[in-house]
Amino acid sequence: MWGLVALVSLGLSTMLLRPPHEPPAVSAVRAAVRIEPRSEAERQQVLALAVDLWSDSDRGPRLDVVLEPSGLDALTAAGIAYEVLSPDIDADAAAERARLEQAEAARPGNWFAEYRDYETVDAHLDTLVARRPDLARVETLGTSVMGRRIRALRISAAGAEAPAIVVNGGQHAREWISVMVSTCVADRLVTDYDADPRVHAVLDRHAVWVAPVINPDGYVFSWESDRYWRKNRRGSYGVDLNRNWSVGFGGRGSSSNRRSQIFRGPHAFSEPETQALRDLLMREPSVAHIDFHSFGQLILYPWSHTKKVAPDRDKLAALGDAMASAIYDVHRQPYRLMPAQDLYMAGGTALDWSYGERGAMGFTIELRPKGGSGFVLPPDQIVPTCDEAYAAVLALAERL
Ligand code: 0X9
Ligand code: ZN
Repeated sequence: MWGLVALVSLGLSTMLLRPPHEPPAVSAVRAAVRIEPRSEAERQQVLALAVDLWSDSDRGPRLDVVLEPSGLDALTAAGIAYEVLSPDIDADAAAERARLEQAEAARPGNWFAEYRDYETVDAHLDTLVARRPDLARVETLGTSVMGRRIRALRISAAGAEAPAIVVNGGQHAREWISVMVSTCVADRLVTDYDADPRVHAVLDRHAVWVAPVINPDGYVFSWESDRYWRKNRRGSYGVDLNRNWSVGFGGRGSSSNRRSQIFRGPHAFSEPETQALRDLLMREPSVAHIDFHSFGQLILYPWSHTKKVAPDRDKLAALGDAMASAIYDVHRQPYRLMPAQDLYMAGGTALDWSYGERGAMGFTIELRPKGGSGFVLPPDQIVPTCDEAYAAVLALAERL
């Protein structure tokens, strides 16, 4: 799912090399395909043809890649079999855009029946405070590169010293479901406190902080210009916020090339967006952190930047297992649990920082889907995905 450091630095990616403010060339239809390479040579061939990588790893048995027609032709010529996930990812984005414009006109009743833009999500935090001012308050954590505010909701019936569980979405711009799900988890905690004894118990003991849009500029850009944008909006190139944290900064699975999808920035915490979330995690007595992403249906725990086993591996795995079971119980959807390093190495992630610097039980949860439509997930999946995330947050909170 992350970008192709090697490809981009070799200049093989036409999509990633075009100036990001320009729309994709109309002639180039981009398809997402799934390939199971039969050899290392075949894997390299596929990666060399790809203009983006959507699968969680370039090492695993399956590669989900984005290809232009010439790439598809080359695959066919080389006798490499592929399964089409989407014949035209830009058509998917266009259909989504058309639907959103209609939905806006229709003003549907259920807030979570459709994806919401940055301003609407941000305003929803105020709605939740208005609903339960005794339980919820909103705070500005910082300001993005382009001056947008990054806000979080604190939900708790406990005092100021209550151990904090921090939940965020939207480090990666195109992962819209992570924004909706974070907001939805906050909404349910606020709404269910009185009626649900589990929620009551959790909020009597903990403070749950929810920051749904850590990368507001990227999110807005993904809505307005390039649906598949991942990074923040530093310069014309952007920084991958999930490579900008200080633990393992500069390590494997991150890039010093600005054009790369995993460009880490000039130094750790060079970006105001990562600073904002870091400062919250630092200031609060943070005991757990869930960083929501998409896609792949995975629960990942430290470490991400090293092959070493985390000292709290057993505890992390037990908590992760409880979350996976709770998720499975809701809609029978499997979410695979593993140390992040087993997926692929990534230096400078939020996951490793929360655990390494704060000793918090840190998780990255890759939400729906497992593959298929990738980042463009139908809106009728928002509520069921939220059911899963909510179950995971409660299962975690009850075991801390
Ligand atoms: O690469 C990332 O930042 C995360 N995946 S995503 O596709 N949403 O971009 C996962 C980071 C977790 N760490 C490792 N896999 N090592
Ligand atoms: Zn992500």
